[in-house]
Amino acid sequence: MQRISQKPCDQQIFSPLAEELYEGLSADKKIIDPKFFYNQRGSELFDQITQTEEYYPTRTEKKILADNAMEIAGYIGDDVVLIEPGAGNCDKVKALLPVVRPKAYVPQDISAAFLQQTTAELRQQFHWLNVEPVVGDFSAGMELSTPLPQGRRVVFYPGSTIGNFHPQAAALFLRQLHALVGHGGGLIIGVDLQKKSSLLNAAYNDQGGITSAFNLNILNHANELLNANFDTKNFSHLAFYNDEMQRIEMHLVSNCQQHIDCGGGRIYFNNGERIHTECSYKYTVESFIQLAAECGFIGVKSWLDDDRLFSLHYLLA
Ligand code: AVJ
Repeated sequence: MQRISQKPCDQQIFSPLAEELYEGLSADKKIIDPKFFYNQRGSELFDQITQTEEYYPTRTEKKILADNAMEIAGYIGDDVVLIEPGAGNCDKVKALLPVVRPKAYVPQDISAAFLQQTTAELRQQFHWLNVEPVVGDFSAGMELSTPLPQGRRVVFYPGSTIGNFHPQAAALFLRQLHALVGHGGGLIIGVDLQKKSSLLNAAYNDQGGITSAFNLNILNHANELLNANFDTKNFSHLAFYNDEMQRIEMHLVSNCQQHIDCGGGRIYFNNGERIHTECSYKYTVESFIQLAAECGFIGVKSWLDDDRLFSLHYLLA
């Protein structure tokens, strides 16, 4: 039996995203970028994760925002252009909008349909608000096709999404944000904190199996994009805190020796072989401020919940 993964034949037409996905699956150490979690079903499952008992980050960050909204608004200042990369459902910014009253709110997302809907909802809920949505892949760089409204710029980046980046990539992204807001601009960012590994392990292994379903669903997305035949029953969810690397790792483990056909190519799995699907880095307040400082930001103020599970930072560019 041939054990080398074959490239799909040349006439197979792949989108750049599908190309990237196939590349990762053909690698020696199989990997899928976490952005592939978020098809329709994946976004729904992530939403369900945030409502599980074990997954503390979302509710904790929301409480930090609600408890400190006035003070945060004071730091953000008046007449700002508030920019949110990867805004999604724009849920968290709603705590800030009434108190910040920005000159313009610029939600950015890769999903045009999603953005259109949330923009309409925001305009309904906040009649006075100038919403200027931008469609694009923020990880591809911060160059925007449409010019932003004039004014001092503040980026809002909640959810500890920064944790998905390896530290070097996180630094690159922070530098891009620094360039985007310019000297005197600001950044409000949510960062998940290092803590007892039992709490971290529980948060990524909820009893209800939602995180497992979320992890496995990346294979359904791969089936859509690559016309592949992954069977989620033949893989298992694996998530654990890697103490040395200070990150949660998520993997999918092959339950048997198997091969997957995708668009002319074939990918071979040994029993127990893994696909690495996510890293979620955890910081201390100090280690994050240090990283941001290397990217030109000055840490002005950090807010934490009483249990010190999660942090929100105001940084000045
Ligand atoms: C959206 C990247 C912040 O890392 O906690 C949740 C994604 N993965 N459960 C995280 C996620 C598994 C989440 N982020």
